[in-house]
Amino acid sequence: MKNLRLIFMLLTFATLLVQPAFAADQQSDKEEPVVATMGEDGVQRVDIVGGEYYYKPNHIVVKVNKPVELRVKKAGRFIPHNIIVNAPEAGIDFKVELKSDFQTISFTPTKAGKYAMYCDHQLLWFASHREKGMEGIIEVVE
Ligand SMILES: [Cu+2]
Repeated sequence: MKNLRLIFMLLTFATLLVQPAFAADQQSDKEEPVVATMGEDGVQRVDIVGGEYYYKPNHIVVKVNKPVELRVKKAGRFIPHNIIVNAPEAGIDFKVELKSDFQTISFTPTKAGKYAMYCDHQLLWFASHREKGMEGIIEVVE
């Protein structure tokens, strides 16, 4: 019993030590929005890389009612990440586990606005990846 309590205390202490280190990993929120590149085929394309604990870029801008191909991949090797947008009202609704190679997510946004993208992974009692900075914005403009 005593050992268990000791282990628990050590783990709690370790958590306190580790959290600020993760926080220092986060990127600034003040990144410039990246406008998707319109191809000659009328498809707008943009790449997003997810890592600990960020998306780069974390704010993308796309035009409404034009198809989008979002290419997504993971930067790190060991920590799992995903990318989620839950805005069916705007035609954007996906949840994709990131891999080391690019995967393409296709959708056509139907409504202007700003929609959150985020990673919902979370390790044990640590803050979720979203809380640690893995979130961003898909901005749909007219
Ligand atoms: Cu993540």
